[in-house]
Amino acid sequence: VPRASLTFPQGHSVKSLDFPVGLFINGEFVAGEGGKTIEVKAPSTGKVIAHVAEASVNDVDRAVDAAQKAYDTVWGERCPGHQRGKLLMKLADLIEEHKAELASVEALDNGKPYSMAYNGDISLAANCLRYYGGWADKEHGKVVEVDDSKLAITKHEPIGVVGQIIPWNFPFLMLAWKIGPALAMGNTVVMKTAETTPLSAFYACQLFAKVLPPGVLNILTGYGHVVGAAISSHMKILKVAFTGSTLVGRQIMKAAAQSNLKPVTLELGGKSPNIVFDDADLDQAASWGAFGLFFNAGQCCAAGSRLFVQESIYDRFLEKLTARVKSLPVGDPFAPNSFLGPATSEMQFDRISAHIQAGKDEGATLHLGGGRHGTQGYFLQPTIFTDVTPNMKIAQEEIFGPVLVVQKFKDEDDLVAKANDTIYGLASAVFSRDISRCLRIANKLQAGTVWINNWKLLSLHNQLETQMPFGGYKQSGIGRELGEYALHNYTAVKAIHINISAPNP
Ligand code: TXE
Repeated sequence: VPRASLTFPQGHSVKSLDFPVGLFINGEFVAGEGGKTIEVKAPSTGKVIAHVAEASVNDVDRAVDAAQKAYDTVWGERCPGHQRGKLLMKLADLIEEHKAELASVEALDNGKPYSMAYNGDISLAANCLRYYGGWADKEHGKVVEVDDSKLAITKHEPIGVVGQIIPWNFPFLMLAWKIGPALAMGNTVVMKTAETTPLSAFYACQLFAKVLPPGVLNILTGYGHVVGAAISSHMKILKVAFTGSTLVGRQIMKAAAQSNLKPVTLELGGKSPNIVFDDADLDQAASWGAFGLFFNAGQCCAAGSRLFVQESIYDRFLEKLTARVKSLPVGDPFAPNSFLGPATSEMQFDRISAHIQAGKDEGATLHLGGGRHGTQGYFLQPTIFTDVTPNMKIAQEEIFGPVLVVQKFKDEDDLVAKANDTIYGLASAVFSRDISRCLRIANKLQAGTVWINNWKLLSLHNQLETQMPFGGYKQSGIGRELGEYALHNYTAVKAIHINISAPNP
């Protein structure tokens, strides 16, 4: 079984870590079929830091068999909700105890600043598991009034073995969002991490092994077209949940439809509008304008990537925003002040760079940045385009990098038409001191989330809350994660009709 041996920069609180990076099947680390491995790079240097086991289609079958056995014997309705809840809370505690290690692995593997991984990703992942631990014995059915010949009840049962496929932008947090509700509701899981960022999940498998019965949670890494495709088309996987690109979301839905019609939850791309009216607190709006897009180096599905500024304040606001963005430090994830790390992979660096080129070619004005930052790794300068028109590629396509496009609007009607002119509908933000106006706009935006007069805080807080649902309108996805809403993705409702009428011969 391969192992990762990571060393961290001098002065960092965690010096080195050594842990298995085999496939986690039935509570054990095992090698992938044929001993194949995948190379993992640190995006801040471009250097190889580990070789992790690569799963095959047969490995997916092994994981599904383990998950099925665990479901039939130790989990699902064989393990009462309060017990499942207790185990999830124990996991949350263990994650908190290993926060520094997990955040260090995440910062090295994904490139995000250590402080953000520590205060954001890993803390929120623990919160998420604790929150769903609390739900494990509280999501029940109903007694439904029909007529007096019947007692009619509903039961909310687990679905069985579920498949989950996660991306690389918030590797550990996405794992928690997915396994929290699934395990709480009594399902067993076969998960595939992104091939570029599998390390935090593997580190955590050591913790999962201490708490969860073997087979309840199985974690594989491997390529999307092999392992991801095998999960989404598997006949024994009864539900699939995915976070990633809209392109792959479509393939997953097709594979689900063509195999066993498993229900699908999709959390896909976005091109979210961030709207600033002339009566807004401009400092607050500028702070959020910078944070909402450049946080996580722009690699957020909910990033406020299209900024709409009312004409009358355009120049004044652009000046404030530019100053804010210029003040964001780019650099080493382990340097204490870094705000933007690198793009997470060379492929993403190239995709973002191609979008910047397209912006220039289409005639937008490159107002700030536009190039590589530094000489090693996949860092990009914070970039702002102005004079952008709605039909440009940079105004329509998800860039998923530190590239903000700014447009002007006249009034509410003009704004709503422009803001909704996209195939996506994930999130949005509105700034105005007129709360009626904010709510009027919120009602008209085709978006799963609307932030009104948001402030930037240190962590992800104020952006997403574990208790609030998150998901997309239009091509941003299907279904909702987080909150009580996520539970419905992982339960099957059974209606039981009990005849209580006197025998009628
Ligand atoms: O995504 P993919 P990529 C968007 C963002 C980004 C673009 C491309 O715009 O620039 O997608 O990123 C697995 N069957 N988002 O290419 O390919 C893959 O192995 C099943 C938004 O990295 O969608 C990985 O685990 N699975 C997003 C996961 O899908 C497949 C986060 C995501 O990779 C598969 C990431 C297949 N055929 C990218 N092919 C968000 N919503 O936050 C790949 N995968």
